[in-house]
Amino acid sequence: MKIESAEVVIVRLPLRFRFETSFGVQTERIVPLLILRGEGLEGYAEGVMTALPGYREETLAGALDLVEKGLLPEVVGRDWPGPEAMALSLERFRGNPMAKAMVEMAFWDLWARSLERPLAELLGGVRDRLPVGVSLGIQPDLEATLDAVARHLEAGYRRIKLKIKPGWDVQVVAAVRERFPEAHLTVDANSAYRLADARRLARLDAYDLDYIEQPLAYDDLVDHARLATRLATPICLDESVVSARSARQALELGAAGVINIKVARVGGHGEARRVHDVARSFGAPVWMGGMLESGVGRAHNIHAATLPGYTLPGDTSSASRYWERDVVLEPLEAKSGWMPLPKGPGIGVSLDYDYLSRIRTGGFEVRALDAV
Ligand code: OSB
Ligand code: MG
Repeated sequence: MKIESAEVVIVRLPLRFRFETSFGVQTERIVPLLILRGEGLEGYAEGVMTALPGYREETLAGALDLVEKGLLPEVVGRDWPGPEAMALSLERFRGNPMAKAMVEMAFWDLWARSLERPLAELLGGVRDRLPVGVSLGIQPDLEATLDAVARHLEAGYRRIKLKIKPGWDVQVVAAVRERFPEAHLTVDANSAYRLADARRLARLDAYDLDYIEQPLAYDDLVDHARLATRLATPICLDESVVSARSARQALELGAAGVINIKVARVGGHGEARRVHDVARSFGAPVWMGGMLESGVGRAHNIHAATLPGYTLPGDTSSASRYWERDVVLEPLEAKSGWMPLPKGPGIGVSLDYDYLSRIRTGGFEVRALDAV
């Protein structure tokens, strides 16, 4: 399939909640949407990088510069036998998995639409709905935390993930566990601790957490392996897994027992599927993470999470939690803790171009001629 042209539309989407983590506060997302065009069809993806590198190293400006000057000129104007071949051509550029994921994911959507098949089917998905949990940011106080947990459990979410940081950890988890003895609870530290905090983290063993997500440095595996020997609670890695290779090494080292897969963090659907396959070969469960995606990234994530190894509830909660109005026309809403797979070819959602034109803050196009 030939990619005839590409357009990036950057939009600003205000979040309906203040999202606080150990690395900062988010109140909006600047979402770069990529549209690939060919054969009269369009394929969509979104970038999940942020203006400043608080989660991993990629930044919005750096990634979009690479997308415009490196990645799109490599793929636009060429006829591709499929998404894997296209992804291989991007491998000569080092790193930058989030930038590469934008291009790779949009092409998977375009490819699936050209075959008139849902993306999940092409990836090898085996289900049409997913169990979902919710990721709750750090709240102003304990009362607000208990309220938020209660509301989301009532809405049917199957697992509650609490963001923690030093000074906001054991006492919060203890209070939530006391109030909700049966709930599936997890915590996510987003790299806020050091190995020297092992004793404090081990106190969390008393609260029957499903796992502790990314306690140590974003680029570390070795200290996570050391920490794992001192905890009863499994470690789940998020930031530290950027490829199938780092997933294999994490599992071999014993740095993780569970993996949070984010399609955009690992460079796209091909690599996400390889991470999934590696984890399965180790008998390690995986679940689909989130980066506060708009409907475009959210639909991609839902399709990817239909693979058999995604046995734990993911972070792909209802779009209406995040946005007053989404950038796609189809609602992506969980019911009783189940998120249905959007129907139709590709990722099964379409852009709300009227709304995009109102919230657009920038963008650019790359055409076949520019690309030569
Ligand atoms: O660590 O999983 C994370 C959001 C942005 C960056 C990192 C993370 C998160 C979340 C929210 O936890 C997941 C979501 O609701 O999309
Ligand atoms: Mg995380």
